Amino acid sequence: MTSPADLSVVENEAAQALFDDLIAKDSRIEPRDWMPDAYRKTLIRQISQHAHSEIIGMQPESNWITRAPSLKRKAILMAKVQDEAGHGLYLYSAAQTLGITREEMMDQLITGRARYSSIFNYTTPTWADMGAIGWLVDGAAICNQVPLCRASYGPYGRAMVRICKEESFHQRQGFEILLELMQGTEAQREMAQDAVNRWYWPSLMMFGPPDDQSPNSAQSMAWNIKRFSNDDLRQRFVGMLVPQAEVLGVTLPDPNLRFNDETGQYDMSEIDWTEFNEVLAGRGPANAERLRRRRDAHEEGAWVREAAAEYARKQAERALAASGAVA
Ligand code: BYC
Repeated sequence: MTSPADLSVVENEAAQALFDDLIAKDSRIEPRDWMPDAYRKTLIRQISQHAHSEIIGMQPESNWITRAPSLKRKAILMAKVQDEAGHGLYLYSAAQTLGITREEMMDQLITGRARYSSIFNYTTPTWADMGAIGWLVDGAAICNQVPLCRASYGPYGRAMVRICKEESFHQRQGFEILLELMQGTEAQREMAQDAVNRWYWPSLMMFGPPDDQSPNSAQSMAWNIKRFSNDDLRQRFVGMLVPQAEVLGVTLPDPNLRFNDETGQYDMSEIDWTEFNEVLAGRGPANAERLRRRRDAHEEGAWVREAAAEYARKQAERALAASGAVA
């Protein structure tokens, strides 16, 4: 990994020109390549936030594993939560290729210095929330993440390919939970609608602030990290939801939602950005609980990390001894 500080001015200019050329050609930047510090920092910020979101995102759903309504639902939910741990792993690994350690990232998370997606600071009081998370939260994640498969940084883009495949399954399982509830009793239909009412607006906030208040978008798009703006992806998501809501028989909780033939976009009510900012400031319904549980899990897992490190050390020692014996 070569950092700009290691090179002379002339070498830096040549390296910058090569980097600019790769971006202009829409090619990939790989860990071995020179990259500007700001590009590296932006990627570390976005990828680590994304990894944290996956790991914190395990909590709202794991809350229902012991209470899933059937063995089949329990097995599916366990597999989904496990997938999310896997996504966290791919993403932490991708971020590590940029020169930050796993320990540093974890420290930033548990000390409350790192961001993770606002959506995971909402509570899951009913089983229908598992359906709403799959349909709306994973649905939003797919809309946001499919373009990230083409992100200019190789390890990030490649990690996203696998993540998106798994997210599609997650989204369909959520849809199917809601469909089953909507075909059930009156109480089940009400529970499904209530969950959709609670998760709809927070899922729209997942795409980030409006374009004119998104400080990182322009540069991230110029670097081919982001391919679409926050508002464009939000529009695309709503367009995807409308026909699916009809199939489900649920109502999207926005009386002003309608397609505008003139603009070719959905008109919708104003998003409550005060709520979004409150959640980002750590004052959402479950921020404190999410961080507390993450901290506890980290402390309780210390012995596992120690054991794994010791095992790896012994394996390396044995491999070294064996290679010495052969030579
Ligand atoms: N929540 O300039 P902007 C999942 C921050 S996991 C919190 O537009 P950017 C799943 C933003 O970080 C889903 N913070 O930023 C897992 C920035 O703050 P800093 C997670 C937010 O980066 C388990 C500031 O606001 N997905 O799907 O250009 C179970 C200004 O924003 C949020 C990803 O992480 C938010 N919603 O665009 C189920 C995808 N929005 O860093 C499902 C990767 C904005 O300057 N990330 N902020 O202090 C991205 O695509 C982009 O980072 C974002 C934001 C679109 C989120």
